[in-house]
Amino acid sequence: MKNWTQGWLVYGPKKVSGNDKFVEKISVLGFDKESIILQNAINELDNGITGMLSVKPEIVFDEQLTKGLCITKNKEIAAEGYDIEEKEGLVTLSASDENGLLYGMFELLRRISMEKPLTGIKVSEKPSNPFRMYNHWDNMDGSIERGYSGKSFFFENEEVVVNERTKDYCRLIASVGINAVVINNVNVVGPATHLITERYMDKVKKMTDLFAGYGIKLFLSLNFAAAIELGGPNSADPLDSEVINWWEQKIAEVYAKIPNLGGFLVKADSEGRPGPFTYGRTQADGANMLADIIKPYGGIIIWRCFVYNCQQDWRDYKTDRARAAYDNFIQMDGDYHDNVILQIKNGPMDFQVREPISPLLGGLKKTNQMLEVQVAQEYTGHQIDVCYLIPMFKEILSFKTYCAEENDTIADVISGRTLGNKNTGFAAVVNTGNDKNWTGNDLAGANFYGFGRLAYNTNLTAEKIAEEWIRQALSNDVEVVEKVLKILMESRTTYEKYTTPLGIGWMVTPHVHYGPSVDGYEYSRWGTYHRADHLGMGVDRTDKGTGYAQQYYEPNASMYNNMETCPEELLLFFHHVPYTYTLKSGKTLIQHIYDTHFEGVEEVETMIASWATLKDKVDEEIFAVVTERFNRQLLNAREWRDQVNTYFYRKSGIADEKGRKIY
Ligand code: GCV
Repeated sequence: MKNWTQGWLVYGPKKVSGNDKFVEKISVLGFDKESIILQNAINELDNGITGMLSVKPEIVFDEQLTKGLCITKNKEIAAEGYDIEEKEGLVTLSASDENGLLYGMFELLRRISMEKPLTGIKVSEKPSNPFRMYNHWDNMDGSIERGYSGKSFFFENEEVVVNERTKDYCRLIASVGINAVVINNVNVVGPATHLITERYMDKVKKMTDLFAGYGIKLFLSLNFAAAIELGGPNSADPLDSEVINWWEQKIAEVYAKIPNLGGFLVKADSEGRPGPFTYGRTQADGANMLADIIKPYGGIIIWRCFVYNCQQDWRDYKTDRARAAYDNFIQMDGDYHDNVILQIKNGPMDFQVREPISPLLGGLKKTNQMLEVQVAQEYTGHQIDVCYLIPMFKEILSFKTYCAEENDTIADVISGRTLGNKNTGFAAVVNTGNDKNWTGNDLAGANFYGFGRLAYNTNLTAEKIAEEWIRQALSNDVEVVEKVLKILMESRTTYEKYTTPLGIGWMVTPHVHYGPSVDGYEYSRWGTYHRADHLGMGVDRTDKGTGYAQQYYEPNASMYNNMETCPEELLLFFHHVPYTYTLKSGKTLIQHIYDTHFEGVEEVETMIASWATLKDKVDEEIFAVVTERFNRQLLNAREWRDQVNTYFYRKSGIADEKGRKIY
C-alpha cells in the first residue's frame, strides 16, 4: 500500500459520457514500440481507462482503425505538441515526438477524468515554452529549504532515493507538461557537492533514466567552488587554466556515465555562495566557462541572477536591493554563450505576494532568459494558508516590457518569441515533499498542478486551470467545483489584504517567513525595508530616491516614477507616501490599510464557512487536512490584522474611521 496519494491522477470510476466506445481498441502507428516513453504512456492509458471507464483496452500496433483510438506519428506537428480529433467514431491523437504523444495521452485521460465527452474533440496544442522546469530545494539530509510538505523524496540520510514514489512524481509532472527538473537545492553544500562524483553517479543515472522515460531532463545544482572541495585546484577562478582543466575532466566523467543529463543550475555570488566575483571575474566569465565545457555534450548552464548585497546597512537609503539583479547583469547582455540561460526571479526582491516585474526580464535584449517563480509558499502562507498563485503568474506573463516593437510581454520573452531563441523557459521552485498528499495542504496541489499547465500553455486562464485541478483531484460535483474555484480564485487577494499592503512586502517573521513581524527586517542587513515613520511609509525608488524605477523601458519608467500613475497595488514599493494620501478609492492610505486588514480576516472566515459545507462531498481525509489548515490560517490572518493595524495606528496616531478594535 502506497503511503502517498495519486494527486490529480485519480483513476476512480467516472461518468462515462460515451467515452468507453473510443478506448476499447487502441492502435499505435509509426512510433518505436521499444520506446520507454511510449510504454509508459500506454501503461498509463491502460490504468486510467480501466480505472475510470471499467474497460480493459485492447492495444495493437500499426493497424489503422476505423473506430476507436489511433495514436499516430505525424512529422507536421510541432515538437512536444499534439493534435486530437474525433471523426465518425475514430479519435486520432497525432504527435511528431514521444513527449507530444505522452502529453496528448494525458489530455485524453484528463478529459475522461473531468467527465467531458471525447465525441467532437478537436484540439491542437504545442508548448508555449521550450523549458518547463521544476526546481527542488531539497537537501541531501532529507530536509527541504523552504519546504512545507514534509521531507525530501529524492534524498534521505545523504543518499539518493529512487523508488515507486519517484515514478509517481514523474507521472504527475509529465501529465502537466514539465520537461526538466533540478532535484537538489541551489545552495549546494556538504554532500550535495559530491553529486557529481562516483559516490552518487549510479543513483543519479538511475534517476535520470527514470525521468527520461517521462520526457523529463534531470539537472543538478552545482557548487561553483566544487573544484576546491573535491580535491582539485585550490581556486574557482573561471579564467584559471587549472580550474578549467579540472572542470573539463569532471564534466567528461559525468557525461560518460550520464549522457542524458540536462546540465546544471548555478547560484553563484549570492547569499554566501561562492562565485566569479571572488576572483574579480564577471558572472558571464563564470557561466561561459562551464557552458563551453558542457556544450559538446548538449548540456545547458542555467545561471541564477539572484545576486545582491545581503550585508546592507539599514541606515543607507541609496543602496537598493531591488536594483541588484539588473545592475549585476545588464552590462553583459550579449556576452552569454548560447547554451547559457539566465534564470531571473519574477520580482526584483524575493517572491513577495506583490512585487513589480523584474526589469531585467526583457531588459536583456541579447540573452536567453528563464523566468523563475516560487510555487513553494515561502512568503505566501507556507501551504497552511491557501494562496492559489496562478493568477499572479498570469499577471507576470502578461506584463508589457516594451523591450521590442511587438512580442514584448514576459510570456513572449521566455517563450523565445521576442528574440527568436530556443534556450528559454519558465521555472518554479516547487512545493512538494513526502507528505502523503505531496503538498501539505491539499489545496496547494492546485499550484503544483497549475504551474505545469501554465508553463505548457501560457494562454490558459487561471480559472480553467483551477477547475481542471478541482475536477480531477477533488470531485466533478458542481457545488464542489464552484465553491473551491471561488476559494482558490480569491485566495491570493485575501492573503495580500491581511498581510503587507500595496507592494511593500516583507513585515514577516525573519528567517521563518510565516506570520507578521512588522519591524522584523527593518533594521537588518537584508535590504528589505518599509521605512515607516509617524507621517508615512514606503520606499522612494523614483529618480529622487534609489532610481530603481529608471531601470524599466519607457513608458513603464515614468509610470512607476510618478505617484499619480503608479499602479496603486505597487504604490509603496515605489513611493514614500503620507498616511493621509488619498487613494483612487477615495480612502486615505491609513484607512486602506485598516480596511483591507479587517476584510482579509472576514474573507478567510467566509472561505472556511464555504469549505465546511463540502464535508460530505470531498474525500474525508482531504476534508480534514484542509479544515485543519484553514483553522491555522484564520489564526494567522487575525495576528497579521492586529499587528499591522496596531503598528500603523501607533505610528500615525490616526484612528480607524469605523472605530473597530485596534490595540
Ligand atoms: C535557496 C530566498 C530564500 C532562500 C533561498 C534564496 C534563493 O532568500 O529565503 O531560502 O535559497 O531565496 O532563491 O536562492
